[in-house]
Amino acid sequence: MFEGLKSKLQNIQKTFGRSIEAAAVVEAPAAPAPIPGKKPDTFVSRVKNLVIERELIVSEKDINEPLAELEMALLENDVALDVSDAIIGYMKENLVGSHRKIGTSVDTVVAGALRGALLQVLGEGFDPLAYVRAHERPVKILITGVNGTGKTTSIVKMAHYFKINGFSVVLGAGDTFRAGAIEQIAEHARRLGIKVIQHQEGSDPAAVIYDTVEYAKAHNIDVVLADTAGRFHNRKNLMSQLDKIRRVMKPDLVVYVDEAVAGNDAVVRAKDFNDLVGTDAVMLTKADMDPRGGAAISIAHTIGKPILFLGTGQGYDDIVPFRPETIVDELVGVEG
Ligand SMILES: Nc1nc2c(ncn2[C@@H]2O[C@H](COP(=O)(O)OP(=O)(O)O)[C@@H](O)[C@H]2O)c(=O)[nH]1
Ligand SMILES: [Mg+2]
Repeated sequence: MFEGLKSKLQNIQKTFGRSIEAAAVVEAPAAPAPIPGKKPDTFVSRVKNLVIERELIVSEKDINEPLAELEMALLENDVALDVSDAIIGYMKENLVGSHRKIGTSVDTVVAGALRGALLQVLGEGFDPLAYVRAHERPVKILITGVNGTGKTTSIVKMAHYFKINGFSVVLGAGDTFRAGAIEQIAEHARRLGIKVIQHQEGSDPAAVIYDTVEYAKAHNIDVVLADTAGRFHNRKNLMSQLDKIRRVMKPDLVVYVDEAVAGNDAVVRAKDFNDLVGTDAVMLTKADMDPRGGAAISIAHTIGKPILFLGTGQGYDDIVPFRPETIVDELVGVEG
């Protein structure tokens, strides 16, 4: 997952480290005159002393080159421009300063700055189990997004995830538009032993979802997950359908699903859906097939809504709650 971005970020940390250390040498006071009979300080020990024990002065020009390299790496890996700007801005703010006390090593300082920058754009995350625990039942979750990105698979994975964590679940087969969609979700649900409410192909999705919520209330079900079609005859139609579903279902959470592999397109679409129908959280699928990670880095900052889960494969267990700290450890390398 995100291997390309990860190796770039790990190399760039070294470039930052080298640039800062080179700058530090320039700022270093002259070595003390050798004491007769004592071995003179070596160049290496002078740098070490300076880096480990002294205040380090880093100016913007000292790190211009690694900053440019970082910016290029972010953009090449499909990080959105404003998100890349935010990361670069944070790095500058954090590294450039008149007197920085360096307690440990340059590497730790650089890793800390990068970690801080990424955490800032990723936001706080969202704990789905804590949310359901704290919320009045049934918790109603509506899934939106374009076709083929993995909505139905993701709903089934989420249902499985909630179920193995002790919550009861019902699915609403709200994609009544695409031939085969109802059978697809019903078959997954059957394999997992999860109830699904379905109507005929071509029927009104709002009615299916209404029935699903009624079923949940009547049976004390914890979580309702409603599928929707990602395509209608036209965009206006899709949006008015989703509006109607929202009115009928009154969802607690609208989760927008898109695929990490779509990179910046996913970010643009997420923004579009958020503006048109509203979004509370995002699930990014196919992270297992995405070496770039740009969508995962950019989406929360761009639309101001957290990522809830990552999809990491085609199996029912291939779903991971998105924890910003864990992703950042993975990308930057764990400290220590
Ligand atoms: N590799 C991978 N494939 C996925 C993931 N999520 C979904 N898919 C695949 O994407 C394709 C479309 O999924 P589907 O759920 O039908 O998409 P929908 O049209 O949005 O409902 C299927 O072949 C899924 O197996 C994922 O996290 N990783
Ligand atoms: Mg589907």
